[in-house]
Amino acid sequence: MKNLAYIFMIFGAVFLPLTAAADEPNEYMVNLESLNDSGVTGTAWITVTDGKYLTVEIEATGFEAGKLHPQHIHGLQKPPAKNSTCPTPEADADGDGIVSVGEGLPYYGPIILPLMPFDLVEDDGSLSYYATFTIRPNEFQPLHKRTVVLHGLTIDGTYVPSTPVACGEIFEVE
Ligand SMILES: [Cu+2]
Repeated sequence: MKNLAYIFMIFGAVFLPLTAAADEPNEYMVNLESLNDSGVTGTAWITVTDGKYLTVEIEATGFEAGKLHPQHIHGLQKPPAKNSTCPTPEADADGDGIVSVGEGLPYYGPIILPLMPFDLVEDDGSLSYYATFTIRPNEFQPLHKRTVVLHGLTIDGTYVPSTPVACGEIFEVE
């Protein structure tokens, strides 16, 4: 027992600082810009801690109030992971003036993580979201090749929950 304690003292002293460095959380950010003239803009922050906890925070405004706005991390499937981007107006393949969720797919790819729960947006059209997911090691990586997409828009008097209203590419914060 004495020997074990001695060994721990030596190796603990050597390895603890290294472990601390390796466990530095990875920080990412997203500038969410409007799609489909929704007026929705915002910022998202993503943190991966110990490689197994993914925390997402979103602050956004300009939503239609009292509606449920689905929000996801989207990505183009690997291997190798292509860079997922936000649709341009040219994505409107049928020319109806709206980039539908399907028309945006070639740009941002399928949903890889639904950011649940989808809360009702406040009366002032703002949304504050915070959640932590337990993930498998390296799940959803490379995050810097993913996007965050927010959805839900009334078109011709009908609320379409899937229509993208804001999008942003995830980038790593140094
Ligand atoms: Cu989505």
